[in-house]
Amino acid sequence: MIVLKLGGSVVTDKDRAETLDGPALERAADAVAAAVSSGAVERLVVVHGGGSFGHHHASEHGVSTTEGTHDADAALAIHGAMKTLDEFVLEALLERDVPALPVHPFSAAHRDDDGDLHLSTGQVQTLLAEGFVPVLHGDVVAHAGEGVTIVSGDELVAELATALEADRIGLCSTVPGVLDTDDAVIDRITSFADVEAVLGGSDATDVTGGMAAKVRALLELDARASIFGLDALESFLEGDEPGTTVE
Ligand code: IP8
Repeated sequence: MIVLKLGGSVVTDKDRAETLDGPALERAADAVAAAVSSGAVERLVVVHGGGSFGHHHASEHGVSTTEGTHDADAALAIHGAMKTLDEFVLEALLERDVPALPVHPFSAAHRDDDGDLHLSTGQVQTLLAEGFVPVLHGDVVAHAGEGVTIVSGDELVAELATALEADRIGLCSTVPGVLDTDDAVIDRITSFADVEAVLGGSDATDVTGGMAAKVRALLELDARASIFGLDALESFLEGDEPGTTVE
């Protein structure tokens, strides 16, 4: 079972509000469709990030994974933008006969008053068992004491990988992997100490997107993870380990 994240910056133009990167989304959907139709991938969950859809509205309303809002209009603006992006992702997959169906985290998750995320996964497991490809995305979620906050795609990947006992995790990013100081791709990371000098020791403020945060979170999971660029998506889905492997 594979959990694949399509980075928001991969499928959208991050510099222009609510703008899709259509060619990139089509390439990603082509790779997923090829792997599904050839049988290379049997059980797949797709998660996509917010890119210029979610992040634009989240920053406009001052909402992050920890800073919430009680303004229903703000929550709906963020959720609505993410649903719009999700429609594009679903359409690209469905057009290629990938049986993709949405699971919107707003209605499936919440944070408790420690900020810990709780995601129900029964519907995801059942959809998988029935042969569908569930598609989740960064979203807003109810947060005890904060109103609603953001849940990032990376947090969803971690929750899903654990709950569904994923065999492999793929993060399709705008970079070909984790880069060292000479911009060469680091092949394998087995402890944060290996890359602390390159990624920086602490990036506590970058809660949704930073590479250091991604690597730290992936190191804690049982499944082996790969971080790679769009060019390598097909080879990842075929079973290769392109880019950087985190285990
Ligand atoms: O792009 C954030 O998801 P991410 C989604 O995976 C929103 O960090 C709503 C900003």
